[in-house]
Amino acid sequence: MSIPYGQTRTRVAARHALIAPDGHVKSNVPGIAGAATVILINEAMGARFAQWLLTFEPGGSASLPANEIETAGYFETGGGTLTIGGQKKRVAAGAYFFAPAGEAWSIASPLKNTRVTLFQKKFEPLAGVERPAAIIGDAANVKGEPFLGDPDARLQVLLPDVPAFDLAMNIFTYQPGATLPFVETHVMEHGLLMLAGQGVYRLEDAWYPVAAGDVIWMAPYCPQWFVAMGKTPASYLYYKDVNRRAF
Ligand code: UGY
Ligand code: MN
Repeated sequence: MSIPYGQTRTRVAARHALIAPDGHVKSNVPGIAGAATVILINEAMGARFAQWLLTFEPGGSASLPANEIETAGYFETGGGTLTIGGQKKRVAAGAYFFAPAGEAWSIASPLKNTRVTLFQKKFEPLAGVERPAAIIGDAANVKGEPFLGDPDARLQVLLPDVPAFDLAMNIFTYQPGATLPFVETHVMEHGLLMLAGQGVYRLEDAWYPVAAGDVIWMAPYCPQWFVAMGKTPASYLYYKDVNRRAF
């Protein structure tokens, strides 16, 4: 059903954004074929990273070159054959990966309606620390740990939390009624995809109802808070820049 009178929940502000799925518009991106590609967040918005949503048709493919950009990805639905440098693996929904800067990577032979979210940033090497290696994993094998002691708000940390990595990709799952314990205000930037359920997100001084499929950008120092609502758990996938100097 189309929403009458030009309404949408989408809001794009200077320091945060909520992108509801009704506003998605596809881009043609070199290297991507047979897939709807939506660039949800990037530098044009004011962010220092990019967040994409790829929805593949059978026979579609993504092939990204080796350059200074690193990519963390998550298969929300479907599956496909993932190749990163010398590693090749058939993966299914729930799979995640990290393709380091300097390595070409691809997705081939996707199932119909395979949805993959990508987070990309320019890699910042750390002097004296070896560059991070490619990773292919399954979120089902990553334990959700209570967040700041709350067993009803659990965090799955998908990538190693070590100095070599300058980005994090996590899944946060809340039982109905659970919240972020306080209004976070931090230097790290976030890109976020609601995977399931619903709730209310506070971004700066506005409160937004959000549900599965919504995407959020939080600029550095954007005050943020979440409460899960409804009768089923809410979960979201998110990106964060980590482990580098203040200046
Ligand atoms: O890792 C985080 O900063 C996380 N707690 N933020 C969030 O969920 N908005
Ligand atoms: Mn945060």
